[in-house]
Amino acid sequence: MRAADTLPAQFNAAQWFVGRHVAQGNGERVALVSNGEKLTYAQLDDEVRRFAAALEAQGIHRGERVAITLPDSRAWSVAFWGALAAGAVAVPLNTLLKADDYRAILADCDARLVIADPTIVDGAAVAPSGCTVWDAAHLLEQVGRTTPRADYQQTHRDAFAFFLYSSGTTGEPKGVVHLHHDPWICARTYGERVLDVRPDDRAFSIAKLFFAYGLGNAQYFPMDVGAACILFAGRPTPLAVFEQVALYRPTLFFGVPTAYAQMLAAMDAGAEADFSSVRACVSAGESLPAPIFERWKERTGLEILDGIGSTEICHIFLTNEFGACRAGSSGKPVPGYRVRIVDEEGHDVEDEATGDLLVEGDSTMALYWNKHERTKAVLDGSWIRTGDKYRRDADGYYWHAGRSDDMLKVGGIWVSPVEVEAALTAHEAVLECAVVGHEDQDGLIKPHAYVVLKSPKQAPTESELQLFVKERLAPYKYPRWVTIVDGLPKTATGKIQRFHLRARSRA
Ligand code: 3UK
Repeated sequence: MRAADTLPAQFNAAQWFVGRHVAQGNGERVALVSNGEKLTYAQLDDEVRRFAAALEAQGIHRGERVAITLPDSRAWSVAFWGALAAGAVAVPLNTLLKADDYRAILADCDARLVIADPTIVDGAAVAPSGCTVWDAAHLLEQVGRTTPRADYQQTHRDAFAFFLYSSGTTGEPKGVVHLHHDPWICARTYGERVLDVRPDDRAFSIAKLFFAYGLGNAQYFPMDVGAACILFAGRPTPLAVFEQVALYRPTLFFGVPTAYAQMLAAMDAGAEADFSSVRACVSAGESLPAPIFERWKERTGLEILDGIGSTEICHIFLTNEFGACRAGSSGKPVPGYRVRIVDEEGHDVEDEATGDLLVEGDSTMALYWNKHERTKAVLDGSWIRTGDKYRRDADGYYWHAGRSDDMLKVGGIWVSPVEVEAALTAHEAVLECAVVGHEDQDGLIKPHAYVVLKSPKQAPTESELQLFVKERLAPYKYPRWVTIVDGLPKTATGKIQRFHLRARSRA
């Protein structure tokens, strides 16, 4: 029997994570702390049921997609859980994308409603025809004037709940479809068995709610036990983060390696930071280099629990544990997940040998939306191919050994080299180029572009090419280094040999 089968067939995740606390007499507990404002579970439950009613009044039916392009805020949380409460499907979107990216995603998921912050994107300019556009003010206005639904829509535990868009190898968006039971499984596994989240916890995540990582960190893990979520709408610069931590005293703190490195640099430069309220620091998104782990421990006295998760598996499935961290490793399987490392024939490899990482657990996506062949390529019964190379040591710790595709994790976010190359090649002076990962001074991967010019006489500067990419793609994708070369290493058939460039980047 699957773990999810212990749930009743009728199960609505919004009822579990929001409404249940009111039903159990805990409605006065604080659910959200955001921008100096507090919202209790009773208030959130009321707003969620009002928003669900407003969706129905707007003609949004069960299963239809409601896209959310808002900063982390009360409106974000109301829109997300309200969509689920109505039996609709929430589609949180990355707030750093360009208009063309939004257009592609909204068309792919066939959104009926998009709630867009006009400072992030002009909703009307990117919504497909027949899709209504609201901003956060309109959402809150609707919530204020709509009579709440009496209850949460009766959904099946295996019904579609939310899509999270991830990036494919050529940069095309892939909608990862999650079910109502998936966040409940993550709460039963990583939330309960690893973090041991408690009602008096306060969770703060640098990774925003539109990432699978942030969504668990600062919504459904704390909300599983009636704890508080600290939501910050702004850009999480080190100083802004230190200020939020000082103001709201989180007990659970979630970051990505790049953010820990930046905070350490700010501390080295004399910035005041007080992490004494925090009982657990977590890192995910890419490997946490051991020196960052050590320096953070020296500075704050806290260990950082590095764990690997994926959008497809919903949250973390391999992790270090309190008091047993092995810096540089991804730790051991989270209770509730099984992992295998296999060779090319699919046979389990010995300890210390590198192979492909497969994972089995009950929070794995149902499918990639509109991508049947991609779905079949990664799902194998109850197992999923992660695309990661791993090795297990004799003590059972797992060590990340790279990707089986060319995808880069930059600041914990996917970057497709192919997409950056296409953007650079659109520059009139560029003949061809190749983008590979290169380690910065903290041991973290950033994009490095090798560019062949059409003519040496017409040589753009490095910053001109960087700006050119930033204008066309989400800004975190730009190449941090640009090297002009005479030619690219290629195979006899003309395929670029990226491993040569990667080796060159390391030298
Ligand atoms: C890489 C890591 C080494 C790895 C995520 C926590 O990152 C998350 O999801 P994504 O879909 O990316 C998944 C891929 O990222 N990765 C993530 N964490 C680590 N590599 N060490 C790590 N600690 O390639 C993986 O396949 O963006 C992280 C929770 C939920 C998530 N979605």
